[in-house]
Amino acid sequence: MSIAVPPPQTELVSGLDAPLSVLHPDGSRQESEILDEHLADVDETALTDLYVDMSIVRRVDQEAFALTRQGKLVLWPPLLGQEAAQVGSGRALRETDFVFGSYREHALAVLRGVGFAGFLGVWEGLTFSGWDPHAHHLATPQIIIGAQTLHATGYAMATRMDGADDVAVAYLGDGATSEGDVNEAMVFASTFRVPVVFFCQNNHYAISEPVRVQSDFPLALRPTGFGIPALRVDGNDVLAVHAATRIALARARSGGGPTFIEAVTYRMGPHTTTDDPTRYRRDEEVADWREKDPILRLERHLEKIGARTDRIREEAQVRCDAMARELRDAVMTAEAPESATMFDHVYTRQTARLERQRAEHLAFVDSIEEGA
Ligand SMILES: Cc1ncc(C[n+]2csc(CCOP(=O)(O)OP(=O)(O)O)c2C)c(N)n1
Ligand SMILES: [Mg+2]
Repeated sequence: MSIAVPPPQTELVSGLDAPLSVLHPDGSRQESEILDEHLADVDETALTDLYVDMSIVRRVDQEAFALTRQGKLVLWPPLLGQEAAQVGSGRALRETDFVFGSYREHALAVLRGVGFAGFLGVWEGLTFSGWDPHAHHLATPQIIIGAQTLHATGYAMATRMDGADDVAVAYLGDGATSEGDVNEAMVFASTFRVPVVFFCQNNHYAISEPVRVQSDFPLALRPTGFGIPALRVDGNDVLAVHAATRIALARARSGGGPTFIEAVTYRMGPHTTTDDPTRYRRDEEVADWREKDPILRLERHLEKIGARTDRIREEAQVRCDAMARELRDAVMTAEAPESATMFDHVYTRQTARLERQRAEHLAFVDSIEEGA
């Protein structure tokens, strides 16, 4: 007996043949039937703001990377190359939309005003969470691949029950789309028309595993099996990402349910500061993607429309330098908390077992200090 296999729901996806794009790598603007109307208000000032945001985010990444090499941070997962994907989407959200990221969405922490002490404290090993998620509408970093998609979906369901029209946005990687959690989240999101956006940054690798061996098909086809529409966009084109996110948000807010965005981008750095990507990818591949650098692309576009790029670059530089000083001060002056505080926030109320563990821990710390 043969089983009829339904054809992929290609009509649910835009950008299958080529990712949707409005900015060519040389900076020229090309028409997009789908995206253009969502960019009508993006003028030179808005473009400049996006450029400055992306520059700041890149500098944060560089500073954090350097601080890891200096032994101040324990680990850092760089976002180099993914600035347009994160800034373009992050700047489309309203403040009360809730973001559930993985461990690489540093741009969202910057855009949402999380202070450097808290944000880098996590990677310094000084704090477990780093900031108040409710104050910034941003969940703390999720290391369990894909788990944040469940949290986002559940949160968005609750938001709708509360009668609000805020949207939850889950950021996930290409590798995460293979996780059970992500697929379960999509079942719920689709079945209950949940106001959630799945923003997938296909940066071409899950650690050393290239996306081409993760899936024979574009990742944007995966959500369509659940009936979730998908937009496949050029993730190094900040405007394309911005427009696609606006489309997804509007659909969610108006009761249209979830959207999956596949932002096709590239992780130019290593997976984390403990990874050596030369072991699994060719230099020529990285060089090809460097030509598609998202910040360079926007700079070329600004030049093409006659903006004063020398002034814009200067402004960005001043802002980046000030921010870098603030960041370094925060890290250099950060103090380690009392280690026993790790027992304080496991549960709302302390348990007898935790109390015992705390006492054991304190006795152990004392024994080390006496021995020193
Ligand atoms: C459930 C789970 N399985 C495995 C890991 C180990 N792990 C850490 S990062 C990673 C790759 C994730 O790749 P992707 O989703 O593409 O995100 P990226 O790191 O490229 O941003 C894996 C497998 C984990 N953290 N959690
Ligand atoms: Mg990846």
